Amino acid sequence: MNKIALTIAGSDPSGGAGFQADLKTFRSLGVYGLSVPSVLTSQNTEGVCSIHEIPSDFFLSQIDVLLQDIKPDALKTGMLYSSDCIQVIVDKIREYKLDNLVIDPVTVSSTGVMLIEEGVLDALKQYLFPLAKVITPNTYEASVLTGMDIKDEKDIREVAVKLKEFGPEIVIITGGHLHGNAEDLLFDGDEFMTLENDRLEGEYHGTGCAFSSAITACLALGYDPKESFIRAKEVVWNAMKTGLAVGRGMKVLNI
Ligand code: PXL
Repeated sequence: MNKIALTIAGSDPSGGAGFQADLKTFRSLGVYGLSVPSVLTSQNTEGVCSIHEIPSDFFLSQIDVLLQDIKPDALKTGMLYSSDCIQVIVDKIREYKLDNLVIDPVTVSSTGVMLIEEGVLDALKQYLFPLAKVITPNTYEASVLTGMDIKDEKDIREVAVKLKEFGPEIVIITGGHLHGNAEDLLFDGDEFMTLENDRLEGEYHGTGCAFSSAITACLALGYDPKESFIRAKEVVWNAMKTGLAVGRGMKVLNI
């Protein structure tokens, strides 16, 4: 393992989502994982119970102390609760000249709990998206970020074009529902690329975290964004097919 990826994300003690899921995903792709928690949650497979943000001076210290020592080949952000935390990340990415940033713009949990403070989506769009190699909203997040409705394939493409205007190199919108299948769409500013697979029965927790961290690991390994998209989709699909019912609530990925 000579490539390194960093996740800056929330903590999910159940290990289904958050930085715990990210680290497992990095490892499954042979990439050494670093993690800085942005926020702690108390939750299990049935849902999120409470949220405790890491104070921003300590959040900054975690990132600074780590990056003074180790430079990751790629990094991702997951749940970022406040705009303060986004400003810290923007400053540190510039200061340490970090490349290969993947942003998973987490907004609500799979069980419907809001995971961000007001103003976070605007701060993400304005300050963090312009630094991103890849952003990976699901259709709900893409719709909230743009204020546009998604009803069909044409809408998803329009939303992807709109998201590209915020400055990321690549937009990937996950979880489109076409012909009853699960479809993910990539837009690089010129072309669209879609990957489709059968929809699986049941509800899964942490698919967005695993997908964005698989992309991050692939970028760290030197794959380009389109190859990373193909590989990440395969990794997540396989982990979903063999998903585990570890608790009473949603299934988690087998990763
Ligand atoms: O799946 C989004 C997500 C990301 N990060 C953390 C979470 C969740 C959903 O619950 O708890 C920490």
